Amino acid sequence: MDEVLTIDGAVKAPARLTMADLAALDARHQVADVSTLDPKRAGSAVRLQGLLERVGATSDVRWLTLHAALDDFHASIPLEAVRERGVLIYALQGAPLPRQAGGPFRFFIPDFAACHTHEIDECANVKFVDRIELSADRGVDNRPHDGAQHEALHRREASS
Ligand SMILES: Nc1nc2c(c(=O)[nH]1)N[C@H]1C(S)=C(S)[C@@H](COP(=O)(O)O)O[C@H]1N2
Ligand SMILES: [Mo]
Repeated sequence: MDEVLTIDGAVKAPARLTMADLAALDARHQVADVSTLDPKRAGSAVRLQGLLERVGATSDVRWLTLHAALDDFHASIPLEAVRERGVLIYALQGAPLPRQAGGPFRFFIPDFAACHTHEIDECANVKFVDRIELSADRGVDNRPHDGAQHEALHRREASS
């Protein structure tokens, strides 16, 4: 079965989108090759702007919460900081983004800050995203707060 990304919360039209639906969003929102944003990344992406347009985010939306049920990882970030530059990577060479690359859907912010230094840090590049929630207030966030928590998380990631 195709993997589905849910976008809901303070939106006019909540959506459940597959890789094909994401690829069909307007060409002006597509990033055919994310290595043009960051040479260490690969795949095709769609800009957050395109997703917001698709669901009709309401004017009171201030927060974007990225949910990964797979490993219960969640990050809530101020929408304004990523509205222009945030992307969702959804494919690699025309196939679904593999799990090793954070697939099927991976949020990516070019120019992220170092881990746990800022709201918009590398830890906010959530992998295995199955739901994007838009809200007026801050949502669930269980990113690591300090170096020790962060190391523990990466040890878990490496062993999974
Ligand atoms: N679902 C999920 N996404 C996640 C994490 C995680 O544990 N689970 N770790 C975060 C952290 S702390 C970092 S630093 C980056 C690491 O991304 P990389 O594995 O591509 O280097 O992914 C982020 N996204
Ligand atoms: Mo991190």
